Amino acid sequence: MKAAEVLDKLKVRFPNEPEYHQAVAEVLATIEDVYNEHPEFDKVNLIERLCIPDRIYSFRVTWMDDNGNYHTNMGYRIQHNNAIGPYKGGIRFHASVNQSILKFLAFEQTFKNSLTTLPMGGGKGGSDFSPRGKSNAEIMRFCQAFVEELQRHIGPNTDVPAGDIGVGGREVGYMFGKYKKMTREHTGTYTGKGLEFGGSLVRPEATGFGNVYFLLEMLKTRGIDIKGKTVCVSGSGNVAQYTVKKLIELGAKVVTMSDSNGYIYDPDGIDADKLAYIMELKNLYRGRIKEYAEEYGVKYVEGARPWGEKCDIALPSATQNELNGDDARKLLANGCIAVSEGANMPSTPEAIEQFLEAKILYAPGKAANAGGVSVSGLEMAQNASMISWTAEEVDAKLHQIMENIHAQCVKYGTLEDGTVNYVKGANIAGFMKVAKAMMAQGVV
Ligand code: NDP
Ligand code: 2IT
Repeated sequence: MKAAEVLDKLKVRFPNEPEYHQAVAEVLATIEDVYNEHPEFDKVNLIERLCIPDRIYSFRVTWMDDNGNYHTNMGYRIQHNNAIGPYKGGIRFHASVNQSILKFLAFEQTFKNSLTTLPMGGGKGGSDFSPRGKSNAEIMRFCQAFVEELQRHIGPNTDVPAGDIGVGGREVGYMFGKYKKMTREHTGTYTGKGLEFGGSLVRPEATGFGNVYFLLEMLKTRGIDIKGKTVCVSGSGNVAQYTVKKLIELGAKVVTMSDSNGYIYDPDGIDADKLAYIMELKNLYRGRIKEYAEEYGVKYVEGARPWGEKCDIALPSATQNELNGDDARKLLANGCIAVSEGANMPSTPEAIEQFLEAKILYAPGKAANAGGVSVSGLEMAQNASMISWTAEEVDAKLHQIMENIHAQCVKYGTLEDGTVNYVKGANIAGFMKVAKAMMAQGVV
């Protein structure tokens, strides 16, 4: 296969899906050589089956607001690939959700899940419903209406959804409740469930903690200590919050967090008490990050991202394409030595090029943020065997998985000069496992 030709064909067949094209382009460019060393792959045109989702469900979701008005949103579930296990991946509720965004996420998820060492295929779902400003009752009615349609496509051994942007413990709880009622079964079909009804300890923390564990592995390769390092984090949701929690524990200084309106800069560092304030603000009152600046008298920059602030380490943890070429140049000029992605595809292709050229430690999301789905896999394992592990057990397994993912990146991504291209490593390692599983199962 020629990566450029495969991509051009996909662009013609699936126009107006820029995020999907972007995610596929990155993977194809890095796996091309390895793919071509296996003529048996091309003989069955494996690449086409790997890039195009197995199936896409789309459906109408109609729900009633608190004033009795009816609204209709679109709902989707993309089942990308189940060669190595049941489809697995989160649900995103955000006004921007469309097929392109969910196709990129489901595609990436397939490689990410392959890296986790657990038997999970890739999928993603969501809706263009915006949770912003909605009451609890409205969120519940929307979740119920969404699941009324989704439930026929999912199951504990078929497809297991979880959270993502706009979907946390509250939303998973409402969706699971409706799913359970409709199917008359209490199964492990959702992960990220409440601890009282089958959820796993450490799942809320897993993505953020996992990203920091991955970062530690990268820093170790260059003998760098995280203690005392200045860190810029973006986002202030699930991933960002637990990233900051772990960083504080390890003695790093986090100076920024953000939301879609702007970012705060706290030169003294966000400490445990300040983080507790943010968690209450975001998870309970659903307020804006700007309020932090008012509370603690620090700088707030409206409509901007934090990448212009000086830091040693940057951990983008909000959304796709939130760090562009100019941002990357600013980070590098300010002496940034490591970027590890908590979000999915936060760096644009131009930014990635800058990081790779500068040979800083740069980890793509599909490796660095795999801790979330890994603990989802551990939740499935606990549900299937009707037991619960302790937080220490789950955290130890998470740690081990992140170390393993790092080792896979090193194995497949080490360059001649001894440095590691983590993009190449993650893509090749993720790809090879899925490809071998697909080959063994014939052309289906
Ligand atoms: P949350 O909804 O909890 O938080 C999202 C954060 O990102 C919020 O601060 C939000 O700000 C900000 N944000 C969302 N969209 C935009 C946007 N278009 N522009 C600027 N800021 C934005 O989501 P998560 O923390 O769960 O997810 C964050 C990222 O991590 C996503 O890329 C997700 O796919 C990825 N991820 C999540 C995992 C998980 O387990 N939850 C696992 C692996 C990856 P605001 O409140 O203003 O919208
Ligand atoms: O992008 C992701 O890996 C997630 N949102 C978590 C998916 C999951 O199934 O836990």
